Amino acid sequence: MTRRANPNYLVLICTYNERENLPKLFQAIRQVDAQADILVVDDNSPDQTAQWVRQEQNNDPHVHLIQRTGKLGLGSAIKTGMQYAIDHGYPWLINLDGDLSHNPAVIPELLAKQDSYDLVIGSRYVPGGGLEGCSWRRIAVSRFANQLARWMVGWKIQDCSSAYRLYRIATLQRIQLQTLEETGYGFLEEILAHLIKTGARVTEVPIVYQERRLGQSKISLREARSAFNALVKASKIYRSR
Ligand SMILES: Nc1nc2c(ncn2[C@@H]2O[C@H](COP(=O)(O)OP(=O)(O)OP(=O)(O)O)[C@@H](O)[C@H]2O)c(=O)[nH]1
Ligand SMILES: [Mg+2]
Repeated sequence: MTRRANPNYLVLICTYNERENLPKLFQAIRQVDAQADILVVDDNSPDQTAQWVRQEQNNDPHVHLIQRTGKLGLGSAIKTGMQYAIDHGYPWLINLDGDLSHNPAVIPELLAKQDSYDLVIGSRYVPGGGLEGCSWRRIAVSRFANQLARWMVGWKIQDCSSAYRLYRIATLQRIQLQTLEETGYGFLEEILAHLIKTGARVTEVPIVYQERRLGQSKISLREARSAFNALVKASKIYRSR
């Protein structure tokens, strides 16, 4: 693997049918850091996302791909990316969605918190943050889910379900990743509960979330239910401190 002598972080993008979005996303990442290592964890997307990544690898040695056999869930894909970051000795991991909802221009603001924090969340609900292009229904559901998380779990964090995060790998290594059970979106709350329990220092920086313009949403009712169950579990983990 060709890498910088001391790469500070790995950028993780989990994808299922994001072929149309990845070229623009890669361009935006490259504007922030021309040499950042990027890992795509793709679940054998029918739209050939992985094939596009392979082509990109021909021009860019900093692009890496894990292609899994089928759609195994966002949480399990993030977990796969985390294990890769641990195995390859990266000190930090940045996760962002593959549909251009998370603007890579915020990466330097996440990195600016490295000295004092173990987890930095790109947050829609702190001053300066927001959502653009989202339906009122989507905003209401997201706000309700996050309010619920604060009530149930007692967290002071405003945006518990944002996937746009910078993780300190040494802190991730304090929790046993393989014991985390959620394979879907609920993984985000589950891992947050474990990190907070182990004393991770968490902060939020504002992001303006852009509703996807291309491709289809993968969130289903089943996923939403699993995220709720994850919250119930998170509240148990948090309260058992
Ligand atoms: N590898 C992998 N990636 C996934 C899976 N489910 C979702 N993703 C990716 O995870 C990211 C977030 O998923 P989205 O479908 O955008 O979820 P969302 O942001 O809650 O919903 P929309 O933006 O409305 O579509 C995107 O990059 C998806 O392609 C999965 O099962 N496996
Ligand atoms: Mg999305």
